[in-house]
Amino acid sequence: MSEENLKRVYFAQFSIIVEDQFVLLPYSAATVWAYAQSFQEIQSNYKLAADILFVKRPIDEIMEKIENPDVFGFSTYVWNSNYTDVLAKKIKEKYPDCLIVYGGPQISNEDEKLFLKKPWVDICVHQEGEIAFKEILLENLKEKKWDNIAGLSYNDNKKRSKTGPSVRIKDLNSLRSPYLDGIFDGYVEKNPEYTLNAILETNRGCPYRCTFCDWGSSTFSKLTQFDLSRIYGELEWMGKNKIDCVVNADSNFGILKKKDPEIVDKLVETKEKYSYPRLFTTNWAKNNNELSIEMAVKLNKAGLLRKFAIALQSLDETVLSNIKRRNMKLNNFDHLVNLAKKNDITVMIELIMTLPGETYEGWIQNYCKLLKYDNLYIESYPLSVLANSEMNNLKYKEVHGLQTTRVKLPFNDYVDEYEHMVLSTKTMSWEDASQAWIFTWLVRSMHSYGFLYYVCNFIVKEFQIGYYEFYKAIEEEIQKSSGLIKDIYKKQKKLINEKKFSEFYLTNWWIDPVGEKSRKQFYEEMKEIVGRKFDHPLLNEIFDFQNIACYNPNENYPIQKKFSYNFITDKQEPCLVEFRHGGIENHKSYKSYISLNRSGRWKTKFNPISQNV
Ligand code: B12
Ligand code: SF4
Repeated sequence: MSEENLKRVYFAQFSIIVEDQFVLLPYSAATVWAYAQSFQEIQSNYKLAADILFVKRPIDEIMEKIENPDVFGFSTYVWNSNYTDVLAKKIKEKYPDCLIVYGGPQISNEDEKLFLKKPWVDICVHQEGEIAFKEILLENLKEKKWDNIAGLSYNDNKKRSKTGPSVRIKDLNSLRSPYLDGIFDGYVEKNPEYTLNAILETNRGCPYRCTFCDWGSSTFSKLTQFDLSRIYGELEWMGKNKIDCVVNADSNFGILKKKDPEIVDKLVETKEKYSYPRLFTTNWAKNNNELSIEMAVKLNKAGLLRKFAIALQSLDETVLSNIKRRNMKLNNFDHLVNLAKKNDITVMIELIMTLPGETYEGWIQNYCKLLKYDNLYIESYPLSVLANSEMNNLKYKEVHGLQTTRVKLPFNDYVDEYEHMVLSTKTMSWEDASQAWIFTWLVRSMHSYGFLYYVCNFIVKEFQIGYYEFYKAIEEEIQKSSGLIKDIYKKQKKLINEKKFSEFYLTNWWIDPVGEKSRKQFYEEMKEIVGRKFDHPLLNEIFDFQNIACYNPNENYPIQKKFSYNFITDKQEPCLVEFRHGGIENHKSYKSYISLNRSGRWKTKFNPISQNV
């Protein structure tokens, strides 16, 4: 068939754009096409008509770029679902003969009204898409009888017809790599306004079955693997193409004790060779052990690791049993965090709020217990009910009294996106949950983002109190105060009460006033607030120390400053300290740098350059 007679295939996988700058290449759509186009019959009948669409733009602008599509594949996720629907509907209206195929985790396995709600969709592919999509393209050349292709739901006059269950791809090495097949060649050059990141897949599946996750469902329990040769080749491509961050899609990196450390060695080697990738992020094996730390140490030394993430989700045994999860023993946890500290690694703990069984008091007490580790910060996520998770089951919701609401996600470019957030449970009312959120936000902002970190540690030690007592007292005093801090607190309270979660927790709008524009006022007011509960002769000085030691964009580093007390060694002796910080690296703004670098990069390096000055 001549080039112009080939059927025109388009794909769209709209990504999250982080801080207006960092975007992931559309890997999932690309792997589906890479496999399909490796078949001669497909090459002779179809062509990819344009680059895969991955950055949301006004819908009309996107429509103008699309010419006579014959097949359009969409990757759907919670962050692009509504935008995808608007675009796909328009395409179907303009090109009624175009076959619209949806794939990705946002497709419900259960919803019988799927095609009644989305009549513009012709076929939905459940789970892995490579083989199914190839077969759809081949069948599309024939009678369009979809029943013989496993793992589909198709639109039968708006009724949902399901074909047999999806079959897991046993040999992942039969698939093609979109990087090595050149699908992304030129993307970096064509998108100079963005810093491009890339997904690395080294295996698929997860042996666990946490009830909030749609990944570890029974069909995805067995781990299948890609060969090292493919992975090495992809890492070379990423290095050569100046990929900023490699995002590993594994569920449990480190679970393969021989292979995974070899991937780490290759990452380090690639960075040494090309200076890229600059960073590597991953989900680490649930029962992290010393091997994971060894791998993290290597990554850290090469500057590839921003943080070592441990997903605990909850510290409460009842909660863990309700979500079918078991964490490592506490003494093992303690050992790991200390081992990380010895190796200068920051640990990020992931928790989820309003899990079934969690209580207000339990949450904030456990949260504050973690603050004793000075190389650790905590990230708390709202509990979101995903379409294909066990938590979406009606019985499960009833047993645990889960009440949900639709909340807007932060990715609202052109079309609003929503998730179903759990507001309350049998053990945590919405009143308790919103209070817990406010407290969590306050501690995160002041401690994990560093704005009160040194002051808090000093007071806790001097007054021999716990972190919980300190932050509870600060919250109480803020409520009684007036000024900038009270205004920020009030605005945050309003946002959470209105359930505007992303403005409340994700946009970090408050960093500009607190850290940059009104920093002086912030520290003056905070000194008053702290002083009212914890009066101390060194209060002025610890606040001066705090203001410089938490990177201040209004100052030029290095800075030298004399103190009458040595805050570094905790000794009653005068001390001259030098503070150093390298600035905000390749970030566009201070807010972006701080938001993405909670892992202590706000900490300036400092030493006492002389004592007894
Ligand atoms: C990398 C990743 C991210 C990246 C962003 C990814 C991106 N592209 O923009 C980051 C780290 C930013 C991220 C964030 C989040 N993520 Co995430 N993330 C992943 C992860 C680990 C890997 C995705 C991936 O590339 N996988 C590999 C590819 C090959 O798999 P795939 O995308 O499923 O594609 C296959 C099939 O779905 C299908 N397919 C896909 N597209 C198409 C298209 C067609 C036409 C066809 C036929 C088939 C098809 O075929 C593909 C190949 O077999 C997955 C878990 C996982 N391993 O899948 C979660 C996952 C996608 N994330 C998830 C969630 C919930 C989130 C968050 C919302 C979590 C949160 N509450 O904060 C946030 C987003 C918002 C935020 N607050 O930042 C859920 C998505 C659920 C959903 N219904 O959308 C997943 C599935 C994990 C889970 N818990 O269940 N995430
Ligand atoms: S949360 Fe992680 S460990 Fe649990 S099922 Fe999902 S991917 Fe597996």
